[in-house]
Amino acid sequence: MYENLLWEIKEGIGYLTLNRPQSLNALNNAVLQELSGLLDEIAENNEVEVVVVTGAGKAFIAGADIKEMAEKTALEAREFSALGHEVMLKLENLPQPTIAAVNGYALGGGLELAMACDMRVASKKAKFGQPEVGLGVIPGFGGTQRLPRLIGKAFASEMLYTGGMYDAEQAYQMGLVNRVVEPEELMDSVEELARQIMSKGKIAVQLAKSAVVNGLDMDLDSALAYEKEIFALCFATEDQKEGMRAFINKEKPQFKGK
Ligand code: DAK
Repeated sequence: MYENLLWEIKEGIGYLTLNRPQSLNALNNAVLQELSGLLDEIAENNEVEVVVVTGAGKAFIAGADIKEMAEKTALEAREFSALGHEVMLKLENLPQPTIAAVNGYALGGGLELAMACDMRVASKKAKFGQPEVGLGVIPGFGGTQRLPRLIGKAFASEMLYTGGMYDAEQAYQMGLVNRVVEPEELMDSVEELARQIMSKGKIAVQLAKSAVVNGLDMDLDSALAYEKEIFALCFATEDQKEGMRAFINKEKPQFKGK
């Protein structure tokens, strides 16, 4: 159905694989258009509880497609950047938690896409960087904004101004990834994380995500007010009744996602 993406759902986990290995999964216009459509579909799909994003072959995503980008006029670059922003925002705002399984190069737009996920698990083979300044441009899909929010101004500045490449261990030390694992253990580790999340109340998890993602862009007073309303909303769910009942009765809760 998709030319550049693979999409499958197994036991509540949706696996989204960028599938242009011959170009190290570089993001061109066609890939971004497909992603935009698929993300709309995922947002509506109740069967999907956690989304895992990864890349086919040796790369996660080696960035925006430089060959396609090289020919762009300023106005076309603006449109491309707008489409990239739209995709990153759709990914960031998916109701389901998202995990980037970073199997290899996550450069430029690829790192920006990984940062639009909630969590990142890296293979020891993964490499991270925002090399755009070496191409005479700046990151165009949100990297100048998401990177300092995620790892702080000092490390973000270093990555953005030097365009350097960092291995998984360095990325872990900077707070860019949650875990670093052996390459052959990447999917097991990601699935373990996904299953931990899926064992909890689905609505509570999604509301917690909404509080985190939306709250990060607010001042603290507004974010706390938002948290208060979301907290109250949990009490309209059956899962809240079940979770507290089970605790009091020393039982394992049977959440229904209602
Ligand atoms: N775009 C297009 N093709 C790419 C690519 C990319 N980003 N990365 C790799 N490829 C292609 C290679 O050209 C090669 O194709 P053929 O020569 O076989 O036709 C194939 O993938 C395999 O790559 P290599 O042969 O180079 O593989 P190596 O293992 O030797 O090297 C590498 C791997 C990741 C170190 C190297 O491929 C590399 O340096 N790639 C470029 C990485 C990079 O600079 N990425 C950042 C891209 S810039 C904006 C919007 C968005 C952006 C900026 C502005 N506006 C609209 C304002 C975002 C920019 C970026 O993401």
